[in-house]
Amino acid sequence: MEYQNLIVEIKEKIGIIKINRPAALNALNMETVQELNDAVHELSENSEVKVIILTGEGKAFVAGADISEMKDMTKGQAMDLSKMGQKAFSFIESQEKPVIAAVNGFALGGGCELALACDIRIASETAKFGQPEVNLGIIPGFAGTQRLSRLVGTAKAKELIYTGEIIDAKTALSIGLVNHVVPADKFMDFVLEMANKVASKGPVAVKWAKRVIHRGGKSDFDTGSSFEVEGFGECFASGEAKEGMSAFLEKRKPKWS
Ligand code: CO8
Repeated sequence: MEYQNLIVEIKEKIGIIKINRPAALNALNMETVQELNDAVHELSENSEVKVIILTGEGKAFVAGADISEMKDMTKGQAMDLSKMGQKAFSFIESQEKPVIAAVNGFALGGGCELALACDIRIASETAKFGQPEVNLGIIPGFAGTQRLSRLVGTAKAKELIYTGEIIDAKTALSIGLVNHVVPADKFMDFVLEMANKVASKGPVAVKWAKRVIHRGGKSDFDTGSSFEVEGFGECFASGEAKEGMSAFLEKRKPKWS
């Protein structure tokens, strides 16, 4: 598929989506949100792709929703955009392939919310995070109020959202907002190494792990645990468990079908 605001490439088992509006610091206009949704659908449906990486061109990951497009919106238009973005981000979170946010620079507002919808966040040491919407007289609209609170706790989420403070990558690491901070010159190598590591594991097991963690996150402990029972059984039903354990016992690498 052709995209105006994205560069999409497939490197062996890894699908890479790069948001490419560097003149606007990769701000998410409606067209880019739609394209992002289409690109994630495309890679999610491609059986060659095992892991998806989201990143940004230039000095930003994404500096937020496009302020120039939002400025004159009516209440109804703002609600429609919020719903459209939430639906696209929910798909990133719920579709079966793991998504790594490679946060190369500014991840502000909708950009931070996009990173939050991914499974794993890896930050370059130059990255900056924040929910500065209150500076503009608005609140996060792509479910950042919900995901940030769940990830870092309500106290830290409230502080970030009420003050609009921008934090550096090390601070983001210290509050659990990112998994790793990596020097800029080693950044993409580190991200690709992790993506390839995940891609080398049993695909059915990884798919069920993501599904169970995602569904469990929206449920109570017992319901989540019952999803785990189902996923555990499905690994055996697929034949992948037999291959993985046979390979271990025969001291060879597993061959995933
Ligand atoms: N939207 C549109 N354009 C932007 C945005 C943005 N979010 N961010 C930067 N740009 C543009 C600038 O206007 C500038 O354009 P131009 O060169 O034409 O003047 C260009 O990108 C470069 O930006 P700067 O010159 O400002 O670059 P600096 O390095 O000086 O500053 C900053 C970088 C600090 C990132 C600064 O650009 C900034 O503060 N940007 C805005 C950050 C922000 O407030 N983001 C939150 C936006 S609101 C949001 O995301 C809500 C999400 C939910 C929406 C739900 C739908 C209703």
